[in-house]
Amino acid sequence: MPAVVLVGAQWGDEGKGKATDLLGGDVHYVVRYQGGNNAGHTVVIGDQKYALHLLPTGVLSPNVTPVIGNGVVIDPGVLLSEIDGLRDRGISCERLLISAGAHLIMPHHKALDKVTERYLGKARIGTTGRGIGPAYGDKIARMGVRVQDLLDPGILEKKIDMALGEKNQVLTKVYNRRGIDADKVLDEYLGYAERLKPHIADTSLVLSKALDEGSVVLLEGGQGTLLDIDHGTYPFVTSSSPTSGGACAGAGIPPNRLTRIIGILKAYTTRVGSGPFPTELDDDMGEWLRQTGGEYGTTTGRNRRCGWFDAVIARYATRINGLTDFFLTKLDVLSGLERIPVCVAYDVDGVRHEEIPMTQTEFHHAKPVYEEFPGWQEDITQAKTFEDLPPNAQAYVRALEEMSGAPISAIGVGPGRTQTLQIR
Ligand code: 2SA
Ligand code: GDP
Ligand code: MG
Repeated sequence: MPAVVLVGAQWGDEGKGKATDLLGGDVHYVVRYQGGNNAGHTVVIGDQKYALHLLPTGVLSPNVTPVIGNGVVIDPGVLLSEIDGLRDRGISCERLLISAGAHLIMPHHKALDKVTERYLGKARIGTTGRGIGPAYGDKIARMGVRVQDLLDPGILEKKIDMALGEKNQVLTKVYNRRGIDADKVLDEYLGYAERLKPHIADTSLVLSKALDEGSVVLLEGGQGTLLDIDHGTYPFVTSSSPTSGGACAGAGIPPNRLTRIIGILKAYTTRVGSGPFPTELDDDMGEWLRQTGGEYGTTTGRNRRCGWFDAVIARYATRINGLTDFFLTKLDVLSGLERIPVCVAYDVDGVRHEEIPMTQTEFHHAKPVYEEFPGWQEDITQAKTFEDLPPNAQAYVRALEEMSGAPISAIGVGPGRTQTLQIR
């Protein structure tokens, strides 16, 4: 029975939150499988706007069970305030399940994220400062504190003492910062444990049984393909695997359960943080896209860098994720332009590349080769079918589809739940 993955096809913020919400009526479980509260997923329902960070978007659909998978790193204080914030707006999170195998973001992770960014200076990643990289670092080094440790105060205490024994040395001796008090951290985390206990579960087992019984499971990625630790623009990436392979590992679902892998693709490109971005527009046009598209970080409020659509990246996302189809978002933002350039290949030191170059050095040298498409002037935010779109908008969509290597099955023409055209 079907497990569907929804993955960002660019550098994140493609509109995954809206896409998950859209599918929410037809699914039984929505699972976050990687990342943490670095993610910011915006959903607009009527006149209400929700910005979710750790909670799966499915929490907004009353019949969905939201699940935080083993691949996620959880800041428990942030999770609880997100739960409380939604409760105050009439949305219950009682159904939430949290994997016992997920890792916890600890105070030293947040402190280390900030000091290492400062240490890197010009080479900084531009992280969200939420402790994501250091938390995954400890996971891989097998020094992490997991959700299940909240169930055993003795183990929790030992693990916190062990971690801080080392990390306080780094904070005080290497970075000249104040050390963190282990007893205070223990008290704080035991408090979180009380409230989180009822939600802790063997989520891999729950999902496996649900799939056996015919339930539909939606695996919701954070960030995007080019921010993947293995397949992204390393080192300017996040520390987890947003790509479809990461969905299996981070949810505890085997690959042969996946029946559909949807790539969310913005009609232009954005990126937050440092790193190469061939189609970036560092001019008035870039500013126009930022303002018209509202391209500001959902978590940090940072300006997103903006540029034209990059078909090389879209093709790469199709290949790396095995995409079955795309949801194209934010087509409405491009209304009013005379001509719309699309990057079809790169020129790297005089050599044409149809694929992402092998090395980062080459990628840093990549200059976009553009093909221009005629724009449209009409407002398309009220369009209900593909045929309602102006001919030039239809042609733009068809061209992106052709270049990107997978069919486009839905098109976003506004942030609202109903502003989506299903075209297949
Ligand atoms: P981190 O904090 O270690 O994951 O940062 C590493 C890189 O990953 C980027 N990153 C993101 N890029 C786009 N959107 C993200 N979520 C927020 C949003 C971002 C925000 O929805 O707008 O509010 O700033 C996200 N999370 C991580 C990050 O910019 C670094 O380049
Ligand atoms: P995510 O991280 O991929 O979930 O995306 P974000 O929520 O960070 O950013 C996407 C933004 O675009 C949000 O403000 C959405 O409300 C908005 N959005 C999503 N789809 C559309 C669309 O088709 N048109 C417009 N204008 N906005 C959209
Ligand atoms: Mg986002």
